[in-house]
Amino acid sequence: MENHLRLFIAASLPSELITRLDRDILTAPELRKSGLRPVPAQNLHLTLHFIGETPETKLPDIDSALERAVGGIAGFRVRLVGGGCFPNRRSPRVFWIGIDSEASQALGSLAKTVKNELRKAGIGGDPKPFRPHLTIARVGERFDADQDAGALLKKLDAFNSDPFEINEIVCCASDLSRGKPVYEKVIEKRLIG
Ligand code: 2AM
Repeated sequence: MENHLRLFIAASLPSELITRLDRDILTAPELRKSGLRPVPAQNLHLTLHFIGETPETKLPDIDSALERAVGGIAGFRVRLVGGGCFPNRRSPRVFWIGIDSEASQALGSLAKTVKNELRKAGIGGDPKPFRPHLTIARVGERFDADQDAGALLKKLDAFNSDPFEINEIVCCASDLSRGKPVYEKVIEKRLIG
């Protein structure tokens, strides 16, 4: 039987920023609440496009599509600013840190180019509109939003990073078979320097 991979396209974060997010956010008391699952530091990334289950034999097509996508796009600077949650404050499912508005536009245009090139290669994915964000924690059934969401949102909203450079995108395979998601980079593409 054909082997399938659960794929998504993302921009990686610099290791110093991941260290800071781990120290200041992921391990903060506001994140250690019942029913809240902080993203493991090594899994932090900015998703550009979620592809989903795809035959492994499609990887060369995805590689070529990403090569075309990054062809005309220069690296750009991003700052992480503020926080929020999806879908709303009363019943949050995902808590996130946001992206400054100029970089949000650049990320949105990169995500659109990636999605279009993949579509031309016959690779589909999540049809939902792109909303730039960095997922920090996911919510389980036991989370008490009335009690714990306010302080967490305040903590996320106060976050500000130094500017950093997005200069490559990656295609990752997400393995859910081991209890926690394990991400493996299967393709890397540099943006124009
Ligand atoms: P996120 O970007 O909000 O964190 C791997 O599952 C990654 O793809 C996760 O980071 C996840 O959410 C993102 N993603 C986007 N759309 C998805 C979907 N429809 N199903 C699962 N993951 C999705």
